[in-house]
Amino acid sequence: MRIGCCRLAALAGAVVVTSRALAGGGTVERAYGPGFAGLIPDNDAIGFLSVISVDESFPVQSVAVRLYGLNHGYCSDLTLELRRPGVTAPALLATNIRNGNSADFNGDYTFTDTGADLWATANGLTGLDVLPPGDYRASGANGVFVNLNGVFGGIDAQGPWVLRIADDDFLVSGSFTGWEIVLGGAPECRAPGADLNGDGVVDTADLGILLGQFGFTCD
Ligand SMILES: [Ca+2]
Ligand SMILES: [Ca+2]
Ligand SMILES: [Ca+2]
Repeated sequence: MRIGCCRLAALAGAVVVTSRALAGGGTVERAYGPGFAGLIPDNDAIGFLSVISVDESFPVQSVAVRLYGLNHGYCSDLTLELRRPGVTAPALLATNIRNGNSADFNGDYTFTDTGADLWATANGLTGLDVLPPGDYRASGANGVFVNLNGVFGGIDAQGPWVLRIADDDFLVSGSFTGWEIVLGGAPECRAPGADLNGDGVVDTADLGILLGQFGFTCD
């Protein structure tokens, strides 16, 4: 039995992580996702949009974006950005690396405020060289660092997070296999699914909701 049978999946898809905070307890970093992935449209101004919807409300303390299976033979074709629609402007994760670098993405790449310098790492790499998979700082035009925790710190985690990967040049195209967003500040304690009213307590109020909807079907 399920109420709300027909939630629309926005854009390329939406992944919902349902949980609630119980009263008390500390905070942790938690990964949400994975978001939908696939072929990155080649030479396309819009690119691939993928949504991860976080159904957990807390002030964000830190942000990291994990990209899985990113594969592209010309890394500077790509612009990667993260945003909270309606809350923030897009924050660049990487764009036009070294203004035309031809090295490849091949593996898992995380963008975080504590990673390595992507532009410095790419210096001297070319052709079939691979940018080493790993953790990198987000960066914008000319490799200027983007402070993800500064952009997203303090906003409510709950809602859609959108990754956009755009390839703005022809001939060489690429793909990725998935992504996750890791948010610091998440409540350590997560209530079970029986907390139907999301108040952090499982009690007779939740039972009342269950009984009120008992027997519902979508048919
Ligand atoms: Ca290449
Ligand atoms: Ca391309
Ligand atoms: Ca409850």
